[in-house]
Parts: sequence; structure tokens; C-alpha cells
Amino acid sequence: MQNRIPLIVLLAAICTFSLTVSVDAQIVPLNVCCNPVPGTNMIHISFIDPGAYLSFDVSLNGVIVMVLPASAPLATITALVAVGGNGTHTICVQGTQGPQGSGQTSCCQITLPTPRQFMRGDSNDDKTVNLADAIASLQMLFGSLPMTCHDAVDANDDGAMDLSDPIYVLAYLLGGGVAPPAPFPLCGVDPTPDTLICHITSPCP
Ligand SMILES: [Ca+2]
Ligand SMILES: [Ca+2]
Repeated sequence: MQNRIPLIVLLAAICTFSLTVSVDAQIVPLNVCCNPVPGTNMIHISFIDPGAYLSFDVSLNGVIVMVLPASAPLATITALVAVGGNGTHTICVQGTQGPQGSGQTSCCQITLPTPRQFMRGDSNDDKTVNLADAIASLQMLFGSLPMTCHDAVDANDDGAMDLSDPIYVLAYLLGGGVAPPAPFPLCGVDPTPDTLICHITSPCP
């Protein structure tokens, strides 16, 4: 028992994106943490093996989606849980095959925001891609112009923002270059997973 509290405190410290909810007030909480995996529809979960069960049922919004084997007492067990979309999701872990059958259950809750819509290459967010966007991207990358939507600046959709993006836009505008990938020429959500964030955009027409 003496080693348990520091481990639980450590785990709680890294659980930064979710609300941990203990469902059953039993002896040893599992301390389930959930954190989003950027650019994916996956949620990374972790919890402490209390050493009292042979396996754990993991449920998503009330439906069991996987069964994990026990590890070792006080070891941290991790897994990735795929969620269907945005919104609030509740993930619960329940110990099974224990001395008294199933027991210990704890949950975490996480809300994935709806992704913003944008037009790729439209750095200045005026719903058209022209020379002004290449200039804006240069000012954002190398000047002090605030960057409001990283995905829009990432004109070539390689998941990074660098000089190749305004060059890509210029090549497209001046001829010979390939058009920016979707969402372009229309406004929409990013169809390709990456770690870039779109903080602010005006509504799509
Ligand atoms: Ca523009
Ligand atoms: Ca890029």
C-alpha cells in the first residue's frame, strides 16, 4: 500500500485532458485517465492495475469495446480506444475475474471538439486563395502576423508549416503547380489526420 499513493498521484498529474469519475467507491480506484491522440479519432487511456483481477472490460459510452489482460499489481495499463466522432465520450474500466467476480469500475470522460472548417491555402481566411495568402503565410511564418488556422497555412497538406507552403501556393497561382489538397477549393474539415490545429476561422459560405 505504501507505494500506491505516489503512483496514483503521478498518473493523476498526467491526466490533463479528461475528467476522471469514480463510479464505484470500492477499495482501490483504477484512476482511469483519457487523453486525445491529436489528429486521430483515438483516445489514449491509462489506469492502474490494482492486482485484484485477471482482466479488465473497457467500455465506450456503455458498450464493451475491448478486454485487457491484467498486468502486475500497481502497474500502469494503457490502450487506445477508437471513438466514432466528436462530442463527449465516457470510457469505463471494470475489473473482472476477481476473487468476488467483477467489481472495481472507474470512468473518465472526454469531450472532443468539432473540427473547424477551413480552406487549404487560405491563410488570411477570406475564403479565396490568391497572392495575399502566400504573403500572409510568409508573415505568419517569419513575421509577427498571428496564425489563426495552421491547417489553412499548411497548403501542401504535409502536416507541417514551413516555407514550402507559400511556395506551393505561388506555384499553383502562377501556373505549373498542383492545386492544394482538400479542403480546396471548397471550405471544409481536414480529411487527413495531423497534429495541426485550426484555432479560428470565419464560417464557411
Ligand atoms: Ca485568402
Ligand atoms: Ca506544409
